[in-house]
Amino acid sequence: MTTPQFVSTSPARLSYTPTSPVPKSSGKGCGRVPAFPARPRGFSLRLRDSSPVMAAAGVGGNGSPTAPGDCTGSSRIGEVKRVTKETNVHVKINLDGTGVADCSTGIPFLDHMLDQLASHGLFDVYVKATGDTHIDDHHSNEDIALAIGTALLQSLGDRKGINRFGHFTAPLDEAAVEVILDLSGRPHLSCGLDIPTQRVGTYDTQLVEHFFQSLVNTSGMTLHIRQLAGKNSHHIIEACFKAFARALRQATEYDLRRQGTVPSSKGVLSRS
Ligand SMILES: [Mn+2]
Repeated sequence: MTTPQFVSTSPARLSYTPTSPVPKSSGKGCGRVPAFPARPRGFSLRLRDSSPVMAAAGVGGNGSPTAPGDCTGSSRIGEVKRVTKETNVHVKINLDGTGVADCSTGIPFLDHMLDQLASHGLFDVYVKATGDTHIDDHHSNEDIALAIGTALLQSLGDRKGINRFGHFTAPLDEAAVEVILDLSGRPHLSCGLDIPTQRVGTYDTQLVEHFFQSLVNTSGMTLHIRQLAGKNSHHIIEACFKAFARALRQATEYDLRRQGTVPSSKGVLSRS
């Protein structure tokens, strides 16, 4: 765990710094707000509409139906800049993307895994990071995951109309990994990976669980990872990221029958 120097990891106090033009809402009656408010209102964030193109087609960027009542407007995008004495991380995630990855983390194997997240989740994932990798990859790996989790939290808004749950099992040759997740607002990780080697390339395989724990902590996600089979460390980890990507895609996609309501008997899904 590293402590940011300038920017808190607490979503309630994080300042998001837009660096590129983003869609602004202009319509009324859709409950929309600008994609990147100067300050988020605690954990009470907003549902963002699909892109105008996708909304016009009646299909979200993930191939899911748009939330009922959606108008054209901004996409479900999260962006986080996180700067500490150890790392400098910039993350942008578009839940309604097309699978475009632009990831340069200073950790080649992690770049490869984030490419899986984009490609199989059909998210657009931008991650640029520099860090104290001359020591080891720990701080960069952790802070990138914290920032991704915060970007997910931001992009999910109030979670209205989404499936909420995701479940996928991905094979990669001899490896098979099952991921079960719930965008519940409650952080929990059960990680049942048994990775046989200490390293894959230069990447310390201990960092896989730490990556998901960090992501879970800031995103407010319940995540269970189970390894069903596998002997090759690279295969096991890649199957895990693929399964995670597909499960997250399921969970973030819209459920038409929800008609834009919060998928909770409590009526609220939040971390507070
Ligand atoms: Mn740590």
